Amino acid sequence: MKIGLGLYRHQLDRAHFDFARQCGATHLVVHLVDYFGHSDNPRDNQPTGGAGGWGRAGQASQLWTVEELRSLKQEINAAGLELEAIENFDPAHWYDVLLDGPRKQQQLENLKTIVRRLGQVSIPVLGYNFSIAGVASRVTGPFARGHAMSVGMDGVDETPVPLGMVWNMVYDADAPAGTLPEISHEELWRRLGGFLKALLPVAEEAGVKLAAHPDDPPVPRVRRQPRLVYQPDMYQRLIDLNPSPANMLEFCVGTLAEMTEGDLYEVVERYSRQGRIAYVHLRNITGQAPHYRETFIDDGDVDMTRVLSILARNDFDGVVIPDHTPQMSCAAPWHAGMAHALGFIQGVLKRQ
Ligand SMILES: [Mn+2]
Repeated sequence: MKIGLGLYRHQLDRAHFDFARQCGATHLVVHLVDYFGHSDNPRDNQPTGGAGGWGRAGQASQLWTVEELRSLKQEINAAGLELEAIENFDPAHWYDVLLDGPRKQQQLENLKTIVRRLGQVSIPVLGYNFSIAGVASRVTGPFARGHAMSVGMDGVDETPVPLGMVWNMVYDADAPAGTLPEISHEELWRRLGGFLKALLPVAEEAGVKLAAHPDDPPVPRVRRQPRLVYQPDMYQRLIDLNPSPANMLEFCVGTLAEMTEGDLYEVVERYSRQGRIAYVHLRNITGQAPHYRETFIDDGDVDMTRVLSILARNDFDGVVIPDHTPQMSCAAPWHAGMAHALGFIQGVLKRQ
């Protein structure tokens, strides 16, 4: 098992790469979408939203190029790290895949191009979150140990998603007034099936794994839109939907722990035994959806030592990263939170 760190777009520089190494990470998972650039989200921690969501998506026609992927990888390698995964598509690149809109076929072709480019540069994993509403319903407060600012959930946000927005980002600022139509769970599964059918053969050929994040927060509907994976068994449905070996999981322990069904340790056992975990998000919580709080990694309902030992016993040899952490009270809340989580993970893994 390898230790990694997730970096947001504005953190893709040598100082953050060195920070990752200093914390004991050997791998990086990077976000190429800027969730902070056009919104009022503070850049010192995870994005939290507001009426404009996480701000503007990128340009539909500007796909990530081989050159930018290659130079990013070279900079990361030069700092002594490996680039394990790109996390999340830009909503601008696949909004009509999620919404079954008129540009769907063109966007599926563009996604294939992106996957091929990752393969060309030997980036092994592409994490995605097949979700219309995306992360929503979060509340923020001094919920974690020592009054650390953290996020949680107190009930479901029922505000409909405005036209021109998907996955909490605006892809069309000039969209007419109105809201997205409500669709059924089966319709969303049908859309996922089409996406996997189109992309997985390309991913296999390119040597790239597509890794699905479960719905965070995991509840049946958010903002009146259905969720796909909001109970542990639904991950099995996703795996069984397509037998391709590139059909993998971005296994988010915090989100799985928020779910109301199943025993978390049995869930970790089941999916790691199948060899379907591409990489792991580690985060602790207290409570369950729709009422939970994110906590420090050593301080919630989840026995993280037990989770890591199950992964090790089932020969999981991918990357584990801290998901997000409470903000620590200092000049660098994000860095301190990540250093604390990485130190904890490193300590546990050294004793496996
Ligand atoms: Mn996660």
